[in-house]
Amino acid sequence: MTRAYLGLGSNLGDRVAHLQAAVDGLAATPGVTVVAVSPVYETDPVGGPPQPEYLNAVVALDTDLTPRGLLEVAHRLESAAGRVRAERWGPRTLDVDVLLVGTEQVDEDDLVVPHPRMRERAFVMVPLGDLDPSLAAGSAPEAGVRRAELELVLPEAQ
Ligand code: GSY
Repeated sequence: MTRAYLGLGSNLGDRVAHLQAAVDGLAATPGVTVVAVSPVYETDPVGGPPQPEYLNAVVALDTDLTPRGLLEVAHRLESAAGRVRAERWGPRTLDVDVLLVGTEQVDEDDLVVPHPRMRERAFVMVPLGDLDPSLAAGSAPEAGVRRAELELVLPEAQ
């Protein structure tokens, strides 16, 4: 079993429902046990065209899936949320990023782990630091990231 961290983001539609559906979908995935879900943050969009604010969170899980297996799960969850890949960096119903998978390192065209831009993204590092402060030591300033008054539910029966 490996401890992995996935980043969740949504800025279209019912944002909290999309994030919760991702958590539920992960909990229902064979080979995945959701260990913890960070607080939810409302965050200023980074990059791309003018677009609505995001909700972001990070999920910790124990898994025997490979990084590529986790990427496939991420894509399945994004499709289930009705995500349409229209514009790079554009608004989306659900984004699921593979951030860390134990100490594994992957450098392929469509998958780089650890996530290559995570350390410069406060919308990732703040919730990641809530789950494990040692993973976020010395990372980006927290500008543009505000704690939201809502919580995601960690499903009990996995
Ligand atoms: O990379 C994830 C999608 N994304 C986000 C995001 O999740 N949050 C914020 N605040 N900005 C973003 N820009 C992109 S692209």
